[in-house]
Amino acid sequence: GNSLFNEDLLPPSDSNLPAGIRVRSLHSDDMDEYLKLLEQLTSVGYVSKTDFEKRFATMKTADSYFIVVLEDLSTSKVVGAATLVVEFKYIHECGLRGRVEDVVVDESMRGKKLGVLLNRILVEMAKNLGVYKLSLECKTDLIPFYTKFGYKENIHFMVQRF
Ligand code: 16G
Repeated sequence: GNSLFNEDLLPPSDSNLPAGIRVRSLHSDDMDEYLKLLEQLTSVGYVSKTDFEKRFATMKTADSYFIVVLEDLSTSKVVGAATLVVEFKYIHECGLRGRVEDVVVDESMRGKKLGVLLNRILVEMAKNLGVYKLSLECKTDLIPFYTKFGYKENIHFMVQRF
């Protein structure tokens, strides 16, 4: 399949990588499995193949969306994913801001520290890309989990929904 981003940007795999798991970029033909995974995070709604492919092309062209997936080599299924988004700024000398989004591990694969793996990879990639800050939003009960990767509770997150 067609890679969303250049996989040379992935950190070299190390001994922390569980056996039977491959870390790679989202591919355009991962649609069904990736959307099923996202359903475990929030509402996805109807996304046609055309919708998916258009959005994939937009993200690929932008070159600032890094959707990292974990593939279970025994089933060839996508069992985890997390997104690093890089935002272009003028502040901080035309700096880059990183955001971690849509972190999800398949129900059947929980408790194997795959979320830890995804977060470590994204933090490493964000540092390598030179972001001056990296942030994420999470539910209160996940604060202790995310604290492990260097995040501190900082400013308030305000939201309005449409
Ligand atoms: C969580 C996610 C965020 C995702 C949102 C979806 C992480 C670290 N945070 O906040 O990325 O977009 O849930 O929830 O994965 P929503 O449908 O209520 O916006």
